[in-house]
Amino acid sequence: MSAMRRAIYPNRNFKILMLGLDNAGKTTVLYQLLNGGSPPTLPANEETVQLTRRVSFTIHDVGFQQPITRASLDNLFQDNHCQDLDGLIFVIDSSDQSRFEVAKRILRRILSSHDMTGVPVVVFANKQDLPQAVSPLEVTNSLSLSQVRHVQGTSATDGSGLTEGMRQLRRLVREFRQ
Ligand SMILES: Nc1nc2c(ncn2[C@@H]2O[C@H](COP(=O)(O)OP(=O)(O)O)[C@@H](O)[C@H]2O)c(=O)[nH]1
Ligand SMILES: [Mg+2]
Repeated sequence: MSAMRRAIYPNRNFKILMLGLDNAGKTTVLYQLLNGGSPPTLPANEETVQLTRRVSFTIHDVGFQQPITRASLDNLFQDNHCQDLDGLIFVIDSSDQSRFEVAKRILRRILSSHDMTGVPVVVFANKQDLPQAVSPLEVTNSLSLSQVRHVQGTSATDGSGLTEGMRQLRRLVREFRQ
């Protein structure tokens, strides 16, 4: 088994939700995790896949309608795939600081308006390969949310950071579920 497969292979069923603004890199992350497959050409703002036998993985764009409404978030969380979450991954385009504030507002709203108590949140500070990307530390500072337990620098296009990010998430989910 590859390191990436091991990192995402738990010993019980996990439900992971991955959110982020459109263009953050979520679809690219997903297809890297699915053994480096290429993303479908048609963009979808919601996808659910069985990442491994035990990991169901839903990804969803948030914030494509401005402002994001309480109702649209409620709809998302009523979706079967988003109930009883084990973990949340929030993906940020580290090269687009102009959208940090919106991303932060949305993440804060998600964490406060749903039953996310204790659910571990890992942020992927994505697109670290781009010269204009800010560092994971800067992303951490600009989010300043205590429920964010780990900020992982990633590059979804070359896959770097994804194995470590999934390993950290798995560790936090285990802690949470103990
Ligand atoms: N340079 C770079 N581009 C990326 C990275 N991740 C995603 N992209 C590109 O960003 C665009 C949006 O990615 P996508 O996965 O569709 O974002 P989504 O809307 O969050 O699903 C695509 O052109 C990707 O190739 C990354 O880590 N580095
Ligand atoms: Mg997408």
